[in-house]
Amino acid sequence: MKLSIVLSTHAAQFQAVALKGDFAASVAKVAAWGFDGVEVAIRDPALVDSDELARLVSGLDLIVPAIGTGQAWGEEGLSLTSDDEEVRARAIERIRSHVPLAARLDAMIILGLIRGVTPEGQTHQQSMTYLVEAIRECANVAAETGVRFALEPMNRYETDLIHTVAEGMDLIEKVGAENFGLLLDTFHMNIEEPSIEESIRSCGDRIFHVHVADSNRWHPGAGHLDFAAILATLQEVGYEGFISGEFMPVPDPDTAAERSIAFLREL
Ligand code: LER
Ligand code: MN
Repeated sequence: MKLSIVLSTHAAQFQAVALKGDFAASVAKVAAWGFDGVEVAIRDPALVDSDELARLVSGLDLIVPAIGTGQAWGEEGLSLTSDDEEVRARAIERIRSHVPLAARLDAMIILGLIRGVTPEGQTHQQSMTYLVEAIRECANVAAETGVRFALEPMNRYETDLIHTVAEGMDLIEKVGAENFGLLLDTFHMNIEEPSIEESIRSCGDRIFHVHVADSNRWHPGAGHLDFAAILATLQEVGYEGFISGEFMPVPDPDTAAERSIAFLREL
């Protein structure tokens, strides 16, 4: 199985990113620890020197399986389901601005926190309509480049929109785009899915990407999730993508990263 870990290109507020800060130094450590790839969290691609990023990762033989986009919500309030048309348009534009870099790196684009939460006074149904329209627009623009989008079901404490794999699969049907699938995150699944293994089985070939953290959102092996069963089920359904570590820097960033790769390789 191919393993990666989330790295932020810039300082980030989101807690569950073990490595942030000096990007070049962190990428070098990730390669030295034996990861196959880095998932890069980027608030705004305009802030990233894409030549430098491509040079850095290819020089270390690292793959970039996916680009995370959630900081645009966390730090700028951009949301695909805002009640403000201009904010929605800016959120869509921001997602679309990831497409050239994603195409260059052959990475997919993650739609996680950027979908936002339903604002007060707006119905859930209206938010879902905005979400479907926004994803269709992004997916259509990216289709000719081969770039894929992965929607991440997330737990109820972070959004009211798409908590489970079943809801994610419904959304996939509504959007109707081949380049749109799911990102499964074991931390969220532990809170929302009746059975993590059954939910993995229900996705068919629509699992585009996987995030791993344990039940406490520390590195895999630090909580009570059954990663042997989770990895075996991913293998059973023929998942060939990356397993990407997205967890808190506990007890410290380097130890968390090293323990996670040791634990997952052992399994
Ligand atoms: C948020 O909790 C999360 O899991 C991120 O991957 C969202 O972008
Ligand atoms: Mn995640």
